[in-house]
Amino acid sequence: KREEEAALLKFVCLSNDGVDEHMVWLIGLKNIFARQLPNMPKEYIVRLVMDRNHKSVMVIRRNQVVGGITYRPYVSQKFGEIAFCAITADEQVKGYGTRLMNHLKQHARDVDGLTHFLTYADNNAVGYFTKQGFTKEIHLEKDRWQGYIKDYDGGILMECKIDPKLPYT
Ligand code: 1VU
Repeated sequence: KREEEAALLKFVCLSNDGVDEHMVWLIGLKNIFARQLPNMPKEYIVRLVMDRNHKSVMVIRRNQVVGGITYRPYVSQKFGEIAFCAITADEQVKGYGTRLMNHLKQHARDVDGLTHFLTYADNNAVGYFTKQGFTKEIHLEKDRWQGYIKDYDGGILMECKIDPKLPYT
């Protein structure tokens, strides 16, 4: 039974590329963000999730989106900005958020060539990000990220260094 469940679970990383199935998943993810991040304007969520410069790592189970992380890779600067992160309400605290972040790190390092992530974390998500290796101290040199990510109050800037070798998944 457990093996069956695992076989029905997949992690994908994609962007708005015009493929119908990808659009259905991105819309599903957008709906999860809209519900789980009530302080974010819905139009802003739609705009970034559908933006071709952003990518989304998603957990798909039985062809349904369970959650995901939308980020923008700044390849020339070798860092990524996490814009949104959420798991659907009845699937939270089951480990999906952790597995998602590990898939994101692996993809960002091996496909995008990134070394760091930055994010403005919600106050109540600082605990989750800390467990994923994020810190409030920013070690990345300012000239690598200043002007690339928007200042945003109501969040705490956090950083994560991606290990260059560790197998994350
Ligand atoms: O490993 P442990 O069991 O010790 O800890 C778990 C879990 O207990 C902990 N954790 C949290 N700790 C403090 N505050 C929280 N809000 C919180 N949520 C979880 O973290 C460890 C990992 O747990 P997990 O892998 O089971 O995590 P989930 O699958 O529940 O995913 C975590 C998130 C935060 C994504 C999920 O709970 C969620 O969707 N919450 C509501 C939306 C949200 O707050 N999103 C982040 C907002 S910040 C943002 O989007 C801008 C970047």
